[in-house]
Amino acid sequence: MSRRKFLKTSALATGGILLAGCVQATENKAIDKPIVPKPQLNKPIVISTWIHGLDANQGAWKVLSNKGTALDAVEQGVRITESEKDNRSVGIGGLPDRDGIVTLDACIMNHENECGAVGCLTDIEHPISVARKVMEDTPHVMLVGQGAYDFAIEKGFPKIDLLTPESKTLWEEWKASEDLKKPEINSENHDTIGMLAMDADGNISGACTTSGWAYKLHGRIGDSPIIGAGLFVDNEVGGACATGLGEAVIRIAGSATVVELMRHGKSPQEACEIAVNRIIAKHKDITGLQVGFLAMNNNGEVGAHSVFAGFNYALTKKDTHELIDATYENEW
Ligand code: SD4
Repeated sequence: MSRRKFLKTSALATGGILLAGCVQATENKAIDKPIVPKPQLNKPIVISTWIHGLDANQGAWKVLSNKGTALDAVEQGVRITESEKDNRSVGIGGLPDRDGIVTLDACIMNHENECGAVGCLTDIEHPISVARKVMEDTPHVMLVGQGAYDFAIEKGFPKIDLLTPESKTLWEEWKASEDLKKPEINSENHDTIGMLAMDADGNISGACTTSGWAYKLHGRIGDSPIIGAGLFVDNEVGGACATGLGEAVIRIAGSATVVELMRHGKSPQEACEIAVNRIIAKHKDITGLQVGFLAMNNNGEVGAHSVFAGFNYALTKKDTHELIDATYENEW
């Protein structure tokens, strides 16, 4: 073959390969359609993190069993936990930051990918409802700090003192202790509530609310109010939420990752396991690093998995109201 002919032939061949590349790319786009079926066998259904999820689910179930929306269900459900004064990690009674100020994080997401969030909110009992107002009444997704507080007051939320005498005493004891170490987030002291519900129409919404890491630096925001980290919902696929060390969840865009894994065919259980193992792989030292994921797909199937033992979740549907131990990677 002459040199000129060879060059021409190889140029054509390269063109062919490039062309094939283009075809391939288009096919990849098509694959992004969720491959999870949508028969919605298990609806309505609600799941939420930790034992306090049992009470919260009952609040959500009242809404769901009356043909209410998943969005109303998750808001009403987690409000119950936000008002529980004995819960040291959510709402009123939550442990304060290093300076003795209780700051709350929350977010909410509906079946149309609409979402709202508040971070570092003070003096308001129901951050989840403020997050919903951010979603519904503003063009924004997230308000934080003073701006979130001013917005809540403007919307008629009452100002209340979130620091209960019991939490104040615990904070004072911590301050007086010899080493001002932040308590580890472990099976004893993390109880953020994340909730996912599917209503009778098959629509999924989620909510997540917390007072965050006890004795954190003032201004610290964890994963819980961050859409894609503490919570993510895509109605075509399912939803996921997280509990545990927020910094670790954010590092892998935890809940969005779980949903994307389900989009590409993983079951909720498999998706949670992969996300947990990704967290483990991305940290040099996992001592005391607890994270748990909880997920539901659009068929109403659920899964949960954590780095360490101890994570559990509440599941409520017709004729079922139970606390289930999640699977895990490590014993403490
Ligand atoms: C945070 N993920 O602020 C929350 C902590 C948590 O129960 O789950 N607390 O990092």
